[in-house]
Amino acid sequence: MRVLVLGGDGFCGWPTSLHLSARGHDVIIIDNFARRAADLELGAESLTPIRSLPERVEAWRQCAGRRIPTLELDVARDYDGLEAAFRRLAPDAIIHFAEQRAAPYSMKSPRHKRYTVDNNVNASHAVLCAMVEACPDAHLVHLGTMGVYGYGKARGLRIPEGYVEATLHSGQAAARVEMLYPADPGSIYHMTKCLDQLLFAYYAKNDGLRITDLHQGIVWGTSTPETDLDERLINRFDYDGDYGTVLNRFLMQAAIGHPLTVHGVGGQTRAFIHIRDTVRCIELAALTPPGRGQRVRILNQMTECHRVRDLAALVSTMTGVPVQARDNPRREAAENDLDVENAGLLGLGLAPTRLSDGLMHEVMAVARRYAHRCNLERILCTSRWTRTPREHPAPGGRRAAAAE
Ligand code: USQ
Repeated sequence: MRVLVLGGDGFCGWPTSLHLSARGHDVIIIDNFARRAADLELGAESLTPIRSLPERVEAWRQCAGRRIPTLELDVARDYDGLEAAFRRLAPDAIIHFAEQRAAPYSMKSPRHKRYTVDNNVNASHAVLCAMVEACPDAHLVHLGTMGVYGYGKARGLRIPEGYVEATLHSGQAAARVEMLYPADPGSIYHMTKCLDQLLFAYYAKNDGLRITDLHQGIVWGTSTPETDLDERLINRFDYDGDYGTVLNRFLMQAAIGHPLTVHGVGGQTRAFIHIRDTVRCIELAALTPPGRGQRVRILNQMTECHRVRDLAALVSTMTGVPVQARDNPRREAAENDLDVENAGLLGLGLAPTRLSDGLMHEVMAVARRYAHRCNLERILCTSRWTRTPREHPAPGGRRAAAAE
């Protein structure tokens, strides 16, 4: 396949580009380096010393003998450039990571909220619009999120892969419909992924675009077999309160002896996937496009569910580093259960990597190696979901520990 990776310099985009290239696909990276700009803005660089994109692709050429051309372009703002690139490069598949992906970052201020909506919605819409004009047969693979489903409702129901059957009642009449699972985002960032879903549904229906939306869980780990080949290929490791995701944060905190930062009572249950599985899932999805005119294919890209306090206890037992409950800066249910259908990707051949496979030690070893690069002041989450968190009960009918 000829594959364009939009956002190919980021945490998921870079290892995905290498994996696809290693598997023999012709990969081209498009990126505007917004993620590197956020590092500077936040004063917290990747814990691992990532190289510039030109250095990265040159290292890959030396290690693997394969070229990855790159193009600097702002997908959300340079529509003409994007359409011209699609026309010139004639991709079979477009992998779309070109969105602001951190929930805490999206909640920092009005500027961050508006940037996240403007960037993410415009980027997705520009991709769809340009595909209609320039490459209507290409397959769009979008990185969505498990967070579109929310964590409060429908207790006891296994979260399906995107769609539910429902009976709508209006007056005396009732109708059976198939619809997207009702969206219930927990942050401005997650809300943009809900908006993306409607854009995708419309363009699949109206223009027959072939689209797969991968509803991914929380990614943990940092390296893949390809990023391990040479230090210049190293992937990002985000540990800060904005971009660091929970398990990687706990592993990094343990590596430097920082108490593990559980938000509230840690009853939040979330879906997880290792970065090695992320890159495999993307190839599996890209190779199996839906037909033109079919509905958007939605796959839940996750391998296991865990409760935050159980993960903290696991890391604490492994390392002896204590857990320290913190006021929860988010507005989220203090406790939730989660059961997720993921038959789609398993059926395509995904063999899940589990927490028990020993890779947590590998993540901690990476964190220890680069611990000297950590900015200790950027570990705690400083974004708050509401101006007066103590005055609001948490959603889901339970009060967050912070409010008790
Ligand atoms: N949490 C803690 N302590 C911490 C950090 C987080 O208890 O130090 C808690 C949060 O309050 C939350 C849970 O851990 O309840 C997950 O937080 P997270 O930052 O690991 O994940 P999230 O904000 O949901 O976002 C991440 C990625 C996002 C992706 C999403 C998948 O940044 O791009 O879409 O995971 S999912 O969560 O399944 O929607």
